[in-house]
Amino acid sequence: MSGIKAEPFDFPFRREQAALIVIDMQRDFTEAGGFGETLGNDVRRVQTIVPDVRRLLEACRQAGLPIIHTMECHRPDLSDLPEAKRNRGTPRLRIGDQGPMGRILIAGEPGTDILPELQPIAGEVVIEKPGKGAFYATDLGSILKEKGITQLIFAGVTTEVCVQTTMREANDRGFECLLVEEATASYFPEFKQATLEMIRAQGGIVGWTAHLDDLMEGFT
Ligand code: TIU
Repeated sequence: MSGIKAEPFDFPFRREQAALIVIDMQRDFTEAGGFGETLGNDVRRVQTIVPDVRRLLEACRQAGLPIIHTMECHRPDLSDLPEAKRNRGTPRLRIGDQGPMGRILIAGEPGTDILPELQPIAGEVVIEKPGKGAFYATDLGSILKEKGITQLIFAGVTTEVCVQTTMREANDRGFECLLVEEATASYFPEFKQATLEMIRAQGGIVGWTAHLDDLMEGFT
């Protein structure tokens, strides 16, 4: 075990039991015309992390960590889309509607895909999830158990929605969770900051936060 500089204290990194989970780095959340923008958000706010997510991904690949990518998406027949989710709010386009990058948040559509720079490579796990949390209605729990994973390093978007929801799900399931500050973003910078603080408050009530350079130093 080696300690990685983190908050609220060093993260007890165990390389053999750790995996990287990259949450929802999809065109729908980062590009014009996608789901994020139809909700009224400025997607440029979350595009800025792509180079750092890429650095993290490459470092974890080099360190031999299992990599998991998640995608928030629904079946083309919408059978896994609760009415309450489809009807929420007043977006310009709803989930399943035809947009400039195909049907919004539907599996297999161009806009739903992971960004080209962050595409999974052979052997990496891709989890399609209908909820904000990656454990709900997916095989993630059994996949991690089968791989002997007890620690999760988190990246992705958005910090306070799908990243935090999945982190809380994982924390309750007994995983030690670490969120990489430079590799996560929100449409609301103040929500990102608040999430980082609430995760590491109270002695790490949800988990740890760390800077990318400190994490990468811990891999060497
Ligand atoms: N709207 C928003 O901030 N996020 C989502 O809907 N999904 C994810 O965070 N992936």
